[in-house]
Amino acid sequence: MATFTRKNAWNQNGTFHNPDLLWYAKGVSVMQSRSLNDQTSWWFFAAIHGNRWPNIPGPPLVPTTPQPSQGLIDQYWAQCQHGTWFFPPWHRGYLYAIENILREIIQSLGGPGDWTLPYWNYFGPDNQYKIPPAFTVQNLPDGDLNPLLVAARYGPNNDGNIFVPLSSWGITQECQKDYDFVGGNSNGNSGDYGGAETGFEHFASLFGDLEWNPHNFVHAAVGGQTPTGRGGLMSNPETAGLDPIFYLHHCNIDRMWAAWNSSGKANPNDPNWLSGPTASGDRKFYMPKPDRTPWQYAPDVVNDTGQLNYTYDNLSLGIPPELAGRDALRLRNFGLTMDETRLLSTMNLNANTELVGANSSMTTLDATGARTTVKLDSKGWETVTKSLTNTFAARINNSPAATNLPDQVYLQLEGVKGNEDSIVCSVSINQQYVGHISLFGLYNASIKDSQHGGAGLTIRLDITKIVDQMHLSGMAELNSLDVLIQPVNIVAEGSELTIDRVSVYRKGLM
Ligand SMILES: [Cu+2]
Repeated sequence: MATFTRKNAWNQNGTFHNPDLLWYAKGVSVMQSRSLNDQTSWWFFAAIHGNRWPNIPGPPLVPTTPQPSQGLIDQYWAQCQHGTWFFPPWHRGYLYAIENILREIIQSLGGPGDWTLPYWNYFGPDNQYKIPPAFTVQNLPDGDLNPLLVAARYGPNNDGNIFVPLSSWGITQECQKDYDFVGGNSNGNSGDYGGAETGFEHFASLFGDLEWNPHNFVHAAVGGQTPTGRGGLMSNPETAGLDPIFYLHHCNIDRMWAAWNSSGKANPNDPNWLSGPTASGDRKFYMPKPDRTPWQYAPDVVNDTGQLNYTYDNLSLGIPPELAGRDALRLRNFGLTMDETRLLSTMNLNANTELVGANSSMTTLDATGARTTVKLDSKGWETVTKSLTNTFAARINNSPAATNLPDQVYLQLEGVKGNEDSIVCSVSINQQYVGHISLFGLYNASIKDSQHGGAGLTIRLDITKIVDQMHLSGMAELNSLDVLIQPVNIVAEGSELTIDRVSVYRKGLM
């Protein structure tokens, strides 16, 4: 039995009547009163996530001095793991560390000894897609300034109204349907739940599904933009840890991971994951303990929340169970059923991924968006068509069970580079909506220095459904795809946003 249970921030209507929020605010105040060079200060913790801070409009006033020793900076700062299979475990350790520091402070203030970090489940019923009101009021009940309120938080419409635009941006819990933590049956941005296998990655290019949606979109929505198109604190990983809502957002991401595990899906047992980047000789993960000594950790000690002595009051998967099993649903469109377990294992073991088309030159995206044509390779596309026709034939021959899944098809934006992370766009092919994209992490992925390769972001969008529909309505004879990328918020003047290549991939058994 875990000692600590993390609870919903929307309890008691998300106000300061919720003791978890009131004590969080008091704890944050104390951490903010500590100096930047103190390992247990709010500022030091934010710098662990990212420490490239531009001029930030207060409140709060963000200190830039006194800097810690170079040794402490090297050990702790700019660690956050994004675009990697270490995204879930690194952030779990980060939350655990700040929760321990906050709990110690809260206890010293006379608060509850079993205080836990609340989570913001924006997928919850009623108003829970909105930021809990405790984050937007000016004052604490005792009249003190509310440390949970920050100025540089603008919201999805850039007007200070903070909510998660679930349906309009396509923010979902679809990732919870994934089968594999890494490298498995592909359905979202990266084709796996937790992320692609890497070493220590402050910013790699391809996101796991949990990180891509909802994680990245919630960052973009909450942070929002100024009227000139500059992101709020949450819109950029370098500044996100400065906003107190950050930890409640990540607490929900951590809860989703725990829920995914408790539904029977497993974390990797690969030693390269379990022992962390040290397995490949890279930097270790460190967090400060309340006594300011370092805690070194790896995924094998945060694999299960029980190892850290906490759980959540809600570990439901969050999606209706009858909708789990996307592949079965897909085949239903073809009038077929499937032996899911058998098909999936075949798919995972034997699937090939093949490039079947690309555009011919770099694309530049400005305030009006970008349009490009992806020319399809006739032989590659024929393979896709054939896989669909075979599935069709199975139905015509009156065989109720499918023996193969038809190909999955992806649209890939490769080498997306730029300097403004807050941009969100809508993508369509041949006038059919594919999905929204968030450019959270863009700047870090685009710069070339000792920690970053500069390859830009790779964004992979599943267009299988659209291709299926095209096939079912007899439109599969295609030579090219017309790709339209339209910003739904501001692309600032002078912001340089380019996409090296737009391509289409198939994944299938042929
Ligand atoms: Cu984050």
